[in-house]
Amino acid sequence: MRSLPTQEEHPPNGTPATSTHCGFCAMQCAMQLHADGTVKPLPHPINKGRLCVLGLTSGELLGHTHRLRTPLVRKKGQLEPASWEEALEVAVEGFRRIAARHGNTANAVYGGGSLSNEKAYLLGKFARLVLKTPHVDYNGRYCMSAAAAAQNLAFGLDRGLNRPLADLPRYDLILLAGSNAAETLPMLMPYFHQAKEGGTRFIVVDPRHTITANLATLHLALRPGTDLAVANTLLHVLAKDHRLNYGFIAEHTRGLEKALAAVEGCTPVWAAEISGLTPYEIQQAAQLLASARKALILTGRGADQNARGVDTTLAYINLALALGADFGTLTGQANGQGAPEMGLKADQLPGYRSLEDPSDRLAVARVWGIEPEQLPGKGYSAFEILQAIARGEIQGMLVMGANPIPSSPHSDWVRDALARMEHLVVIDPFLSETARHARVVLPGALWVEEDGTTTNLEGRVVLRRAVHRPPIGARGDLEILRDLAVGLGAGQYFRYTNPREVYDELRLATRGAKADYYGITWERLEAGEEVFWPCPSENRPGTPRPFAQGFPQADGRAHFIPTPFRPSAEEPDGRYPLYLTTGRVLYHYLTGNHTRRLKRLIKKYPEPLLEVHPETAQRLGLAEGGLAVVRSRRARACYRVRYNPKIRPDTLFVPFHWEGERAINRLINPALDPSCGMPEFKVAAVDLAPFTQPETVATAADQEVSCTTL
Ligand SMILES: Nc1nc2c(c(=O)[nH]1)N[C@H]1C(S)=C(S)[C@@H](COP(=O)(O)OP(=O)(O)OC[C@H]3O[C@@H](n4cnc5c(=O)[nH]c(N)nc54)[C@H](O)[C@@H]3O)O[C@H]1N2
Ligand SMILES: Nc1nc2c(c(=O)[nH]1)N[C@H]1C(S)=C(S)[C@@H](COP(=O)(O)OP(=O)(O)OC[C@H]3O[C@@H](n4cnc5c(=O)[nH]c(N)nc54)[C@H](O)[C@@H]3O)O[C@H]1N2
Ligand code: SF4
Ligand SMILES: [Mo]
Repeated sequence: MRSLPTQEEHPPNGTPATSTHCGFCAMQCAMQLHADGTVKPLPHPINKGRLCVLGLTSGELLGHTHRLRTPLVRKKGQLEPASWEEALEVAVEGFRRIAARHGNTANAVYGGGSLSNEKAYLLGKFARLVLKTPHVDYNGRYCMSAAAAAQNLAFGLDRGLNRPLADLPRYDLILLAGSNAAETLPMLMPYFHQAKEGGTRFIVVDPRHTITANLATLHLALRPGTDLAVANTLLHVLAKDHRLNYGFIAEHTRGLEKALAAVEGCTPVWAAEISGLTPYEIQQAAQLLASARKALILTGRGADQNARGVDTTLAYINLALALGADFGTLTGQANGQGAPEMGLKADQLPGYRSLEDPSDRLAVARVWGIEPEQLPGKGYSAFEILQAIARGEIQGMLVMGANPIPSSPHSDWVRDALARMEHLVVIDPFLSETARHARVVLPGALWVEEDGTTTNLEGRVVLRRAVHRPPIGARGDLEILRDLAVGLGAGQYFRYTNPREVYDELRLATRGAKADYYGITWERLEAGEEVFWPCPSENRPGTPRPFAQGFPQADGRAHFIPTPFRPSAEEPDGRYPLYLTTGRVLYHYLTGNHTRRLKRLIKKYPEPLLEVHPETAQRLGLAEGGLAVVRSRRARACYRVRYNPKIRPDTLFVPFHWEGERAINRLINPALDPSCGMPEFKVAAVDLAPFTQPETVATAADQEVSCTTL
């Protein structure tokens, strides 16, 4: 099917317009972007002529006055403007010096899921081939790592929502656990609304009754971090009542007995105690699930961003498998699906190839023109890299497409570690908090300043066309990586003149692998063809539903994995009596380095708001619109209060889109899921009090918190 006009068009107002895709979330809506920043939606199969407020506003980023237009190099403690030659030389010299003194493993690379497939691929190649370090990971460790690990274990493949969006209205029940899609994947909502109009019932699991929860027949407002108890209990109840799909289980799965044994004691009364739901609500959910003809269970970050994220996702997968239902997880970042597939993850080579499989290593080494022995092994995951920096073991790091200070848990500690490290190099179009602590800042490109491909939440590959070149003084990311590689004596591996050449190489590197892009040629993408990976041949249509013919496990079956309950790393107590959970709002994106610069968005949502139930607020003497101090074991921070009668009275919600002292991650617990490295972003124990001192208060970590900037 051909869906996108791709030629440059010249509309009446005279500014050239390009058909491209949005730079923000994983929907990857199609848009027409004019060189002057005007945005118009396109009638593409993904978004059918609609865009959300982020997409519509994104054009303002082109030519923004805050844009970095010169490299910066730290001199006598200050970041000073420098020439490209000098900045590249300082960047190169630092990595070289560290490798010479402490070995290659003292350098690291930290990437991001906003990067195109080409940028992600080259960044992974840069780490392994130029810096020769195993330590390359990306911000998706904080995002998709738990769901990815769970899907790999259960299904043998991680492909987020393993089906096209157009399938959603076909289900008669959708359980949505920890996704506030109305604010985070807004263009998904028309599919849900269509489903609802056709009679689909929804169960929404979220400590808050969000706009998304308006869909719900049943809203389960559980305590943060307790999905594992609830999902385990639903499985137990349905098994006890003999409401499982025994035909599907026998034909397509393995291991039900062990999974059932692990949920043996999980009665509704037990789960109610843990989750704060009533036993009746849990029974109601079980009833709805049991009566569905075909159900779909979908998870978002609310369910999996905790130190039991893999088990929690597996518990939802077990439930789906036991019912013969489908399961999917909602990817978040623009290229949250593609970036790890391109080898930006500590344990993966391009194509989802394994760093520990000799034939996978050989396949990539051949494409790169090296011996497999030259490829490093598995490295540290994102937060482990930060821990290694704090220990002094890693002293040089290249960051591209991430802002790890405000996005990481216990972020004061992370900031101190990064500020102390010897050699931090950041490539970013805007000065982020992380860049402010760097030794070298290189002004990189926005999403529409280089052609590139991304893979959206469905596993569909799209071509994001460049609208124009980076502004004078900034450079394309691919060009910067090439220049660094040349400086480090590895230019022969980076002889690309345009993104298409990188794409053609990554097609080869993924050929025959799980995430096979070989058949998805640039021409097919240019022609607007709808292609989903894996696609091994140019003559094949791609794979919209990878599990339609069975599961890609050796035995062709999906595996139940036992998920015994474990509590959160930190539970409320007398000193810290409330839950803190974190997430997103419609008007801002991740650490806000783009959206906090857009006037129209700032006008709508100027500062982080602390959502608190009015009863809790009044009990503590907090007025709506007044200032409050939230304190955890790690830090305290000050926010303006927003009454939300639809949040649990024992839970606070703060968005994480701000940097500096307003970064909520200063309070977040750095407990990690032991099997994937996902931090406990959704559960911390805190206390809450009115802000009384007008100027500043000392934090637990002796940081200054000032509310005067609010
Ligand atoms: N506007 C906007 N859109 C975005 C982004 C953005 O920053 N801004 N980010 C993109 C990215 S990278 C991602 S990963 C996605 C994330 O998209 P979502 O997963 O929808 O995002 P969150 O707001 O983090 O979390 C969703 C919900 O989980 C709830 N929640 C909190 N704790 C729990 C819990 O323990 N259990 C359950 N079941 N729910 C809980 C929160 O109240 C919240 O409503 O959004 C993408 N889209
Ligand atoms: N408390 C809490 N913390 C969270 C979460 C949460 O729900 N709660 N969610 C987590 C999740 S799901 C995610 S995905 C992470 C995100 O965490 P981060 O990735 O660390 O944060 P971003 O804001 O995405 O940072 C991206 C940076 O890359 C730059 N950038 C964007 N595109 C490009 C590009 O093409 N080239 C270059 N050179 N630079 C680019 C942007 O300007 C920005 O500075 O945060 C995680 N942290
Ligand atoms: S839904 Fe996502 S991809 Fe679509 S316009 Fe909004 S932010 Fe962009
Ligand atoms: Mo994410």
